[in-house]
Amino acid sequence: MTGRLITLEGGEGAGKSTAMAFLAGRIAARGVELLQVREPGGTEAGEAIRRVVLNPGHAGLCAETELLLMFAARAQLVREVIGPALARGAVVLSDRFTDASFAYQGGGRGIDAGRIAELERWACGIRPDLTLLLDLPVDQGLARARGRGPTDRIEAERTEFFERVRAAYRQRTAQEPARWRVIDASRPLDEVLVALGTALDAHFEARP
Ligand code: Z5A
Repeated sequence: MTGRLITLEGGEGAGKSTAMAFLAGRIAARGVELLQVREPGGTEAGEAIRRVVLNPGHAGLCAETELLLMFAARAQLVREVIGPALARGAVVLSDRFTDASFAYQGGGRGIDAGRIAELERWACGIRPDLTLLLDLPVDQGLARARGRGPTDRIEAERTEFFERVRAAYRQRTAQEPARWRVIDASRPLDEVLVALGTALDAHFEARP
């Protein structure tokens, strides 16, 4: 595959929505083909799965079902959308990807990381070239996110859950520092966007 996959990750209220729009503009300005996707979702089946996993009505969904649904949506997205785009040389920008499963279902729900890695190899088969993590203290992120209106099934989790999610993300950045860029998302938005732009430009300079 000749394209590249860039992913954006972060906890609650990290500012991913604004960051995605900013990154998309910056990548498109390079004159390359850009494809923007989100997880879970991005295909007809994936969006249907998204409605199931985020629906607060499914309060009893067990951790294993949640994980498998995330990978079901991902498998479809990779085969239907991301794989073909990478094959024709496009840049794919994804709002979350497999690292979110390691953080939320691994860290948050306590599923063994080895099992998730098996699913990554079998059902997904691709890994990002660059992952940008918007990192901020959990209480600060929750205060921002909860100002937004009704919470979905995962957003309704307790603070300790999100502390474990954050710890899992940070652990992954330490395990694979060459792929990750950690951005301090507790700063004012304009500073966060400058840091994202710098990280993105450095990636393209290292691999034109
Ligand atoms: N999930 C999972 O469990 N496993 C998986 O494998 C995958 C996902 C792929 C859906 O994700 C859920 O699925 C997500 C993880 C789980 N669960 N949760 N909870 P999503 O990406 O669709 O939803 P989200 O995580 O809730 O993100 P979001 O809504 O797209 O964005 P956000 O980063 O949380 O925040 P925001 O809406 O961009 O910003 C929040 C507010 O803060 C907003 O009013 C902004 O104006 C404000 N903001 C942003 N940045 C700043 C700064 N720097 N200063 C001040 N205020 C700011």
